[in-house]
This record gives sequence, C-alpha cells and structure tokens, in this order.
Amino acid sequence: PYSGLGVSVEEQSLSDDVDPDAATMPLPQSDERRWSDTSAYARKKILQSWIQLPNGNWELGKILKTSGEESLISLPEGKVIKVVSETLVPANPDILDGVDDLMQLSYLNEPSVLYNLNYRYNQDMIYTKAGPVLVAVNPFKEVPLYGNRYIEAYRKKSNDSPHVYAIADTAIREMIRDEVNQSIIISGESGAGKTETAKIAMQYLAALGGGSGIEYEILKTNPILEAFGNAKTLRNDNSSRFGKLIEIHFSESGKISGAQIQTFLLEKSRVVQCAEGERSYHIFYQLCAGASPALREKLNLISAHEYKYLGQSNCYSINGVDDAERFHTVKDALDIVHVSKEDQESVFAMLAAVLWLGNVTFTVIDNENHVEPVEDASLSTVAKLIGCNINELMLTLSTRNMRVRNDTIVQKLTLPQAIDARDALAKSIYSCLFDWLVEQINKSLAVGKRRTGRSISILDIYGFESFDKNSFEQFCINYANERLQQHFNRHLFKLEQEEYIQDGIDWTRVDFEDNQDCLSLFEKKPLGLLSLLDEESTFPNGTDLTLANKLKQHLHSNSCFKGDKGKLFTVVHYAGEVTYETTGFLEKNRDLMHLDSIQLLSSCSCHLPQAFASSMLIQSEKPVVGPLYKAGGADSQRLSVGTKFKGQLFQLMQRLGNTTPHFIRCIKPNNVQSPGLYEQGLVLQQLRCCGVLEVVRISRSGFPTRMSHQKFSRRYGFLLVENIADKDPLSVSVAILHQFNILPEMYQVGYTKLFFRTGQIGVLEDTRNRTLHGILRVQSSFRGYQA
Ligand code: AD9
Ligand code: MG
Repeated sequence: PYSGLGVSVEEQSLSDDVDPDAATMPLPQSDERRWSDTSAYARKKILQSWIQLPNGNWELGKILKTSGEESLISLPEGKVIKVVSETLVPANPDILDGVDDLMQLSYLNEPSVLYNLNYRYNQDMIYTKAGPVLVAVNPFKEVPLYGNRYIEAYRKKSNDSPHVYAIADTAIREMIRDEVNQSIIISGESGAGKTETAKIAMQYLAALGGGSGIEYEILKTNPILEAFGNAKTLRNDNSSRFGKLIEIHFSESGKISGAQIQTFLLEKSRVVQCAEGERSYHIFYQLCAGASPALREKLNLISAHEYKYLGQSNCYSINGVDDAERFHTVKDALDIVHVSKEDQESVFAMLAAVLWLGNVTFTVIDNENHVEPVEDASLSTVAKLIGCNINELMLTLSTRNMRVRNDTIVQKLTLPQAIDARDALAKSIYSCLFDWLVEQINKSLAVGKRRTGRSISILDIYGFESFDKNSFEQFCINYANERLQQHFNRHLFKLEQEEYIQDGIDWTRVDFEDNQDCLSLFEKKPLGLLSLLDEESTFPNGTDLTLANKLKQHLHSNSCFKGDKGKLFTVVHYAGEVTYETTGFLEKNRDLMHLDSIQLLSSCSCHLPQAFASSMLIQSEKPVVGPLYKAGGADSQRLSVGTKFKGQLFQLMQRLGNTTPHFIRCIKPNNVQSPGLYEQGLVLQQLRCCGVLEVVRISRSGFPTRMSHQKFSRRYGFLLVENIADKDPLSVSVAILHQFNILPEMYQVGYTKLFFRTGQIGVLEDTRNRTLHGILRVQSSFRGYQA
C-alpha cells in the first residue's frame, strides 16, 4: 500500500546545510502515535513527514536521510533538524491534498487530517466527509455555497462534493426509500455553526419538500426562536441558549405537511444576570429599539440601558446588527406563524414586565432587615402590564406564606430573599413565555391533515462545554453530550462491530470508547450524581458544600469521578475532564417558584400570566388542589430541573433511536469569530471531542463493502471459467475470489456475507462491465447478421 510514493530516503544524499544544533525533537504523545503508521517499512518509503513544533503545531518537513534511530528533516524555512525516527508521522503525497473524504488519505494521522481540513478551508471548501460523518468548519464569512443553484445541483446530483445539502438530500431519499424516519444530528462547540447548519438543512428540505406553503412558516420559526432564545455571549454573537429538535413531517409524496418543535433547557438565569460584555436575550433589545411610539407608550418603555437587567453587563449592541430592524422581522414572522396581533402585544407586555421587574427596588422596614418594595413607577408598571393588584404584587415580593400544621403564617422576607423572589418571578415569566411561544408555533405548524408518520428531525443542541468555571448549566449540557455521544458511538461503532461478529468473521476488535460508565455516574439510582443532587435539594439545610461532600462521600470510588477541594468535583467525560463548582447547584436544580407567585399570576386579568400559572401547576409532580397556598406547603412540588432534563433526554434518545441518523460535526477554527484563521490546536481538540478521528480510523480498519454470498455469486458468477452449475453460493463466491486473485487480507468470508476493504469490489465491477459490453457487442452484431 505504500508503493508508488517515490524513491526511498536511502537513495537521497545528505544535504550539506545541516544545522549542527538541531534539537532532537521529543516523542509525540502516545495518542498521536496511535494514529500514525510508523512501522519501519512505512518510514522507509515516506518522503515527507509531520514534525511537531514545541508550540504543539505540526509542520511539514522533507526527509533528507534516515539512518538508524535518527532522521534529518528539512523544514520549509530551510532549517534542517535531527529527529528521532520513531517520531516521524508520515505525510500524504501531494496528490492527496484536500481530498473530500478523510477516508481517502493513505496516512491517517492527526496532522494529516488537520492539514487536509485546513487545505480545504483555505479554499472555502468548508465541508469534508469523515466516512459517514460530515465535518463543517465555520468560515465566519459568507461563502458562495448556498442558494437555489446549489440546491438544484445537489437535487440533480450534478454536484457531489460534501455539503449539508447532500446530507439533507440523502435523508429525504432514505426516508422515502426505506420508509424510516431520519434525523440530522448537529453538534459542536458554542459558535461552531450548529444553528447556521440546521438552517441550511431546513432550507434544502423546504426547497425539495415545499409546495404547500407550510415550509415558509417553518423557516420563519428561526427568527422568532433566535430572538427569544439566543443572546450575544463572549463566544458567539448569536448563541443559542436552548437546545432544539425540529421534526419536519412529510406526506407520502415527499412534501412537507407540518412540523413540531421541542426545546430543551433554556438558560433562564440570563434574564436576570449576565456577564460583562454579553447580552440578555436579543428580543429585549429589539423591543426597546424597534417598538412603535404607540407601543412604547402602552408598555411605558424606556431605553435598554435604563433597565437594570440589561444594564449590568455593559453591552447593548452587536456589531453589524440593527435591533430595530430585527424587531420588525420578528413581528412579521409572528404574523406568519399565526400569532395574532393581540397576542403579540401581550407577549411584548410580558417582556416589558420582566424588564420593569428588574427595576423594582426594596426598602428596609424594620430592625430585622425585612423589606418592602418601593412604590414607584417600576412597581406600578409591572402591576399594570401583567394585570394584577399592586398590593398583591407587593405582598408577593416581600412575604411568603408558610404552612405550619393547619395554620398559615406569613413570613417577611429579607433583602436577599426579596431579590430572589423578584428574580425568580422574572425568570419564570420569561421561560413560560418562551414555552408558550413554542406551543403557539407548534399549533400553527401542525396543519398536516393526514400524518403519514414520515419525518426528518434536525437536532441543534449545545456542544460539550469546559470553561475555567463550570456550573450547573455545564453539568446538564455535558450530561446531554454524554448521551448523544453514546448514541453516536453505538450507531457507528457498535452496530458496525456487531455486524462483523454476527457474521462470524475474524475482525480484530477495534476498541472504541464506550461512555456508559460516565452515564451511569450521572444516572444511577440512588447513588448517582443526579439522584444525590435531588436528595440534597430536598433538604432544607442542604448547601453547596454539603452537596459537594455528599457527592465525594458516595462517589469517591467511581472511576469517572474525582473529588476536589471544597465545592469542587471533577467528572471524567468522554471529551475530557471537567471540574464543576457546586455553587448554585441546589438552587438551580430546585428552581423554586413560590406558590405565592404562581397564585399572583393566576389572579392576573391578562390571559398570558394566567396561562403561565396553569402551566406551572401542570408541571407540578403532585396535583395541587384547593387554595394554592394550602396544598403544597410553601413551595410547589415541581420536578427538579435535573430530573426533568433527564426525562427529556430519555425521550429524545428514544425518538432518535427510531430514526436513521446523519451526523454533522461543526468545528470552530478560532476563538475570535474571524474568517481565514485556522488554529490547529483548537481544531484538533474538537476533532477528538466529537469522535471524528475515531470514526475514520475505525471505518477504515474495517471492511466497509459487503455483499451476501447469493448476490455476489449471481453478480460475478458468470465470469468464472470453471463450471459452477451445481455449486452453492458460498463455493461460487470463493471461486470468484480465487480466480481474480483478491488478496486474503482484502476480504473476509462471513456466514452470510462477504466483507471487502475499500476499493476491492471496483476490480470485479470493471471486469464485469467489460465482459458485459463484450457480450452486448457480440449480441448486436449477431442481430445485425440475422437482419
Ligand atoms: V451556540 O452553541 O448556539 O453558541 P452555534 O449554533 O454552533 O453556536 P452558530 O450557528 O450560531 O453557532 O454560528 C456562529 C456564527 O458563525 C454565525 O453567526 C455566523 O456568523 C458564522 N457561521 C456559522 N456557519 C456559517 C456558514 N455556513 N456560513 C457563514 C457561518 N457563516
Ligand atoms: Mg446555536
């Protein structure tokens, strides 16, 4: 397999300009070596090699001489260095530069993969296949790859370079051909391009399955959900702060008949606090900038920087984005998904109420530091906007009804408690509003008269996160990623391996990382992370520290868990270790909404707060009966956030489990959202995290082409010179393999199928075609003779 690459290095003469001080490079990490083929035989034949520089980057060098343990390498700037021969990581011949499937590379090592992606990226070829997976490298600029001309080309199959369109096209075809639902699973870090990729896939599906007009509505859900669920973060100016699954339904004829959206875990905390340089949800700024004078007056709107919730992060605008203009786009989109003007106004009133809530302040009223809200314009505006009695609002924000045996006692709140109550109310209103909007959209998209049950789902969900400080949000997100990774592993690796084993062939088992241990660490009952977190959340005296101690006490022997100092603990995720800090875990997991607040909302004269109150009660684990504050004690008994999320994930996995998945891995080439900048280390770490490198390695080391004995003998049997009339398919197959000198290492004979390495079947197909043409020629000349 290594022949044809040119002369061996032995034949080259030693260059004169050897750098005498050339350092002997250190051995690469074992991980890198696992990837390279550095057998002595291979090393002899290579001309170019990857050299790892001290900064970790790889550079291409020419091998000048290999003698014994050491090799001389010339680097591009003319420098010549001496390296330990074993560290040579072979580079591919130039002819393989920029292949569109990584599987085609002769040498499949990390630097070669990095180089190939970079080579393509420099030419705006942002998509590359890694076997069954599509890799998309974020261009951070407009690339001329989209629109009707391209859609047409992929539909007609006149363009076969890797593309999201090609994935969407395959999904449609397989859905129709196999009558199996499909899913397109998009993952990647924040800012890697998942949401854009999802939109590009939707665009293709809409173009091919359009006609009824519903596709237009489906596309318009994007600006709405982005306005309400996306925000500027330090990593991405348009970061989705929720996960999304959109299931697009098709009729028998392959036309879109409707859709359904499910969302996951909206980051509520952003409504009341966000970090310096980040923003809250886009819609707040859009409303402040774009509302008409009449609407301003109605909502008593002021400018964004006068709202405390928006003012704290010192960031109001996004480069190149006109919030006022976006507001109109959102309103138009709401029209299209049939949210009435009246409802739209109620939605804006809720947004204004949230903003005004943030401006409500408190004064201390006694010497026990109890407080009362200041009766100012902020407070009265909130009351007006949600349609409640101002005195009840004041009570809700400054007291709590506690049930002690059969009595209800009123407890006054201190300043931090009152602020918590206020912020909890603001967060709940916002997250209920978000859910309500999704529900309205779903009603509008559920028009398909007769559901055929055929669908393509697109999943755009947050990728693995590991920051300097990791909190409950990262904990949940990374848990979700473990689940998805298992889905990915199981699909690509296990199914593959099982097929070989099932057919009884000798296939050296390729190890793949199964992350079941880490998932069990999260999910096991009663001693798993989520159960222990729930248990501690129900203890009134539980604190972040008691939680951390509890986790350490019960999980210290788990191989995926490491206890750290104080409130820290570390989980060994498939993508690396992440250290979490338990600060805020209990509170975020409990996500308490006091019954007083729910009751306040249900007493409102406006229909949205009423709807929110009932949805909060429906979510309660125990039905609440009678006067609210008597039923459930002080707090409503909702499922914890962690447990609810776990349930959502199970449901998601079940849904995806019934589909044929297509995976797209988005890669962020730099951390500054800038075009043309490709940072090797950053890309490599993402390729490792998402399993792309493993996939290529495993798929290539196997036997990707398979055919049953019957089919094989029928297809090629006539090529045999010997008489096969009374032979069984297996014997015929073996005879064919022998006659055509297919090397034993190039195939395996299974119980029911033959397994081939890449490219092997091509030889047989060529012969078959030539022979068939020959027969046809003979036949036609025979017919000519007859005539
Ligand atoms: V997050 O986890 O929601 O924070 P995403 O969704 O992975 O993240 P997003 O799709 O929002 O990232 O992409 C980030 C930015 O990259 C976009 O706003 C675009 O400016 C840019 N991008 C991504 N993909 C493309 C593309 N195919 N063409 C042009 C792109 N620009
Ligand atoms: Mg996104």
